[in-house]
Amino acid sequence: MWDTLWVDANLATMREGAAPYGEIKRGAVAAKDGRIAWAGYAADLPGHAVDLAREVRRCENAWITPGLVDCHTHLVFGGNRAREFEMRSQGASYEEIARDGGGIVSTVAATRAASKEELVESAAKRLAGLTREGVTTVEIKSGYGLDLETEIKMLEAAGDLAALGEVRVKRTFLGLHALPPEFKDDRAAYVQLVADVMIPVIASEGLADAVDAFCENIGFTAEEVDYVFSAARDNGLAIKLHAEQLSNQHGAELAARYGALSADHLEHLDESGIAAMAANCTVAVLLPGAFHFLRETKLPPIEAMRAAGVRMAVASDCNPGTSPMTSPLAALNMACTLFRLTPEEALAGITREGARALGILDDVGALEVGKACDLAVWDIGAPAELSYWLGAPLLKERVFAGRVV
Ligand code: DI6
Ligand code: FE
Repeated sequence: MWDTLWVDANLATMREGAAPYGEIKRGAVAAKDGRIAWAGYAADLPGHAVDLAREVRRCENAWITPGLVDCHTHLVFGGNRAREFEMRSQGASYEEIARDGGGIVSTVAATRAASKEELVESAAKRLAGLTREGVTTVEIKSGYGLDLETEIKMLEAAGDLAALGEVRVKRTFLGLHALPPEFKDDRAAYVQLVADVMIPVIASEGLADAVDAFCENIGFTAEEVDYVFSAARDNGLAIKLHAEQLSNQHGAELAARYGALSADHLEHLDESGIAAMAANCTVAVLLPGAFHFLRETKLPPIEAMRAAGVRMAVASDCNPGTSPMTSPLAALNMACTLFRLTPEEALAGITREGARALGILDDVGALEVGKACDLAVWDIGAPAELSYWLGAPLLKERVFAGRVV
C-alpha cells in the first residue's frame, strides 16, 4: 500500500533519452516513505487507485514535474543593496562600486552585524519566494562573513532553514568571495586563513558540502583559487566556482581540472574552458538573473557548450548585489529569452541538471522510482508554459519528501 498516489496528471519526468521532457500523458506518481514508489502511465497502474494508496489526489490534468532544484543561491545575508541599485541607475558600474568599498563588502558589514536568528528570518522570506514557485532543493552559499565566526553563523543559518523541513539544503562555503577589509594589505594571509584554518574547521564540523570561490579581477586570481581548492580536496569537499563572469580568468579550466561539480556564470568562457568542462563532466550553471541585473551584453557561449555536450543548469543566483531575484520561473524565462535555451533545456536546467550540479542526481531532479518524492504540480497545459509566463501563479501543489506542503 502506497502512502499517496497522484492521478489525472501529466508527467514531465525529465528523465533522459525519452520523449521531450520525459513526458508521460495521463500519468500517475506514487509516494511511499518519502520516496517515489511508482511513476508511469495511469493505465499501467497495478489496480484501482483507491486500492493502491491511503490517499489519492486527483490533479485535474495538471502537470507534475520534479521539485525545482535551485543550485546556486546566496540566500543568507544581512541588509540589502537597493541604494547601490540606485547608484547604478545613475551610472556607477558594479566594479566601480566594489572598488569603492561598496558591493559585496557592504553586505559583509551587515551580515557580521546580524544575529543568526535575524539571518534566518530574512532568508526565510526569500526562501518562501522560491518555494512558492516549486523549489524543493536549494543550494546556499556563505561568503558574506569572511571571518570564521560569521561564515559559520551563515552556514548554521542555512542549516536552520533546512531544519524547518520544507526544502533540502546543500551548503557551500564561499570564503574567497571578497577580500575582507582587515586583510586589504595582505591578500596572501587571507587566502591562507581560508585554506588552512577555515576549510578544515568547516569540513570537520560538517557545515558545508562544497567549496566555491569568486575567480575574477575584482575577486581572486586563479592561483589563489588553486591554493584553496587543494585544501577543499584534501578535506573531502566538493568544488564549484564563480568563473568567467566579468572577464576570462581561465577559472573554468582550473575548476574542471579539480573535477568540479560546476562552473557558474561563464559569460566570458572560451573554447579551451568549454573543452575542459566537457572532458571533466563539469556542469555549466547559467545565471541569467545576474546577466539581466548587470545589463551584461556578453552572452555565455551557449551554442558551443551545447555542441560540446556540456550540461547546462539554470539557477536564480539570488543575492543582494547582482541578482535580487527570488523567482525560479523568472530565471527560466530569462534563460530562454536572454540566453536562447529551449524551454525544455531550461526546465532540465532547474531540475535534473541542477541536481547534477550539486552531486545529488541519485536523489532528486527527475521523476524516477527510488528518488525522493519531491514534486511540483502545475496548473498549465504544457511544460513550456513554465518558461513562457512571467509572474503568473502557476503552482498548484508542492510536495516535499512525499508530503504536500
Ligand atoms: N558573483 C555574483 O554575481 C555574486 N557573487 C559573485 O561572486 C554577487 C554578490 C554580490 O554582489 O553581493
Ligand atoms: Fe553567485
